[in-house]
Amino acid sequence: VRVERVQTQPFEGQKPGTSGLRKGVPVFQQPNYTENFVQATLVAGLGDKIRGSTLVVGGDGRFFLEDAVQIIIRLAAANGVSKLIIGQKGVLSTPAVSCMIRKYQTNGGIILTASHNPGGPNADFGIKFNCANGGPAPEGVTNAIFEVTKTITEYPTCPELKTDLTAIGKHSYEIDGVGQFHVDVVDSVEDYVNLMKQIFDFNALRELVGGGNSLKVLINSMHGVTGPYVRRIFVQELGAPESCCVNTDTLNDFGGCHPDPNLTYAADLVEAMKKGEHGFGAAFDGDGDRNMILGQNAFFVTPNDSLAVLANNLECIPYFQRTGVKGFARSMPTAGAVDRVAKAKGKECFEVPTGWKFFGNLMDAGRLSLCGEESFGTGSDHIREKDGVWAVLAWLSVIKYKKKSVKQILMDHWHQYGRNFFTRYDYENCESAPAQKMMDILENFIKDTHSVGRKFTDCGKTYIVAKADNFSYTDPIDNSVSTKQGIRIIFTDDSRIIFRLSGTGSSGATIRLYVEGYEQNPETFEQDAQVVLKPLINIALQLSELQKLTGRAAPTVIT
Ligand code: VG1
Ligand code: CO
Repeated sequence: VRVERVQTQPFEGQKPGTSGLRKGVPVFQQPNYTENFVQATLVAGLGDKIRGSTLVVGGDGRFFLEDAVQIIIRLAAANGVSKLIIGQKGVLSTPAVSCMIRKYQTNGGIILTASHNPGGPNADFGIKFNCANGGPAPEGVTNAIFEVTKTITEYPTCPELKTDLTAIGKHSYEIDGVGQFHVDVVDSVEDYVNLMKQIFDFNALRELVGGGNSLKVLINSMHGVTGPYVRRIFVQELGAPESCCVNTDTLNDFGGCHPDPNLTYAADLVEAMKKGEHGFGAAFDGDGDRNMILGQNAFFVTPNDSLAVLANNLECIPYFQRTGVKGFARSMPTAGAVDRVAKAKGKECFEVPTGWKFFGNLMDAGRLSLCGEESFGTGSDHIREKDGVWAVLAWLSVIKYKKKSVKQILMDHWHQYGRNFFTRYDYENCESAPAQKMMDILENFIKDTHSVGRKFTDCGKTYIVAKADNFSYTDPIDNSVSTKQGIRIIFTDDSRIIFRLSGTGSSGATIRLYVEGYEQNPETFEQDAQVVLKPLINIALQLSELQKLTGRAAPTVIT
């Protein structure tokens, strides 16, 4: 196969965000745009290991996936990569890629997804590099990728090379002046399902969800990548009826919907659960790493509480019986419910910046078993990505072990630990300048030495500022420092207001406001978080001048 060197010029803004490079499909379709970024990823991600390396490649089925996979094949071959392991039709969930990188001990992987962002010809696409541990590249690597994109002048490719991805099989090519190049097209679900079988007690889960008097579950794949994984695990392996799995056909535009499992975008699951026929409901995002858990009558489990409940009950899962429970962790904006469990159990608990890449080092060092984010991400050290299907199987394991409903499990938990009320307001696609202005105002607030001790009163409740800063994190394993990870205003009663700008959008600015308050009085436990947190929300809006600056009277999404 012939190799050609193509002249190119840098594109502006090829900077990976919270989770890879995300842009509109038309941006990726520009000549050389995807090639430039893939070349930078191979060079900076693999360094001197590029020749003879092996990578896992796959994505969530969204529009432009197969084109991107063929580009990666052509560039990998010309760069001397020895082997690519690719899911059939290019499809692999994000957790599956992480699982396969670890299982086959490859040099890393490339994940093609924009996760919870909509897909389709006019929606988003994304490319993310994962390292040999199976986890998203840390900032050192993503910064190096960005540097290469700024100076790139050419890339090698094999213009005539094209691999048939429709069928499972092995392909080998002789690349001129480079050597042998192999492409293995593999079953998308096999390795992942095998891993789940090693982690969980499938016999026990079969008794729980498989027919008869069992728990009726409703799983909504939102037309994302999890469809085939869910059908295989829940219907084939666990014997649940077909009807328990919906929207399992992976569509390249996710059916025109936002493949984000929350109360707004997974409204159809919420409506179905409200009927009360099912005792357990779940939904996943486009690439299968996020999950939302609902109980009967659409009882909502916040991701913060989900993490804490799992932390409190990990012993019922065979994997943790074998490995023991090391520490716990959460991202900074995630409510501190898990911290209370860690304290009670005498375990370490880490607070890291937003994004799964910050958990990897702690897991590799054997200090972290379970972690999560408020953004519907939960996972463990079985892989190095958050994992939606894993979270559902973990929850079902807890239900089986406790023999209680989702709601009862939460009520017990709150009676033991108190309740960390939490809400997040997203203002999507604001103009960048006013959003930045707002962050500047907040930056001034935290710099002002008079801010600490200031009193804010709303709806008759008074809060006193105990601490105000822009979150900075020093990785305890490699001592790398990440600054400016979000404005935190922490009050004397531990309630918190946090502001950050999203790093996963493809245009404009998305403002995230996170509010947390803690209650120990059981009379509050069943109250609506929006009511309980109202004073703090008002204080946050007033202090930031958000509404005035952005012109937004209400958030786009509340979770
Ligand atoms: C968001 C979430 C963050 C998550 C990230 C990737 O980032 O807040 O918790 O790790 O998405 O999730 P940001 O920068 O937009 O707040 V996924 O499932 O979209 O890869
Ligand atoms: Co995702």
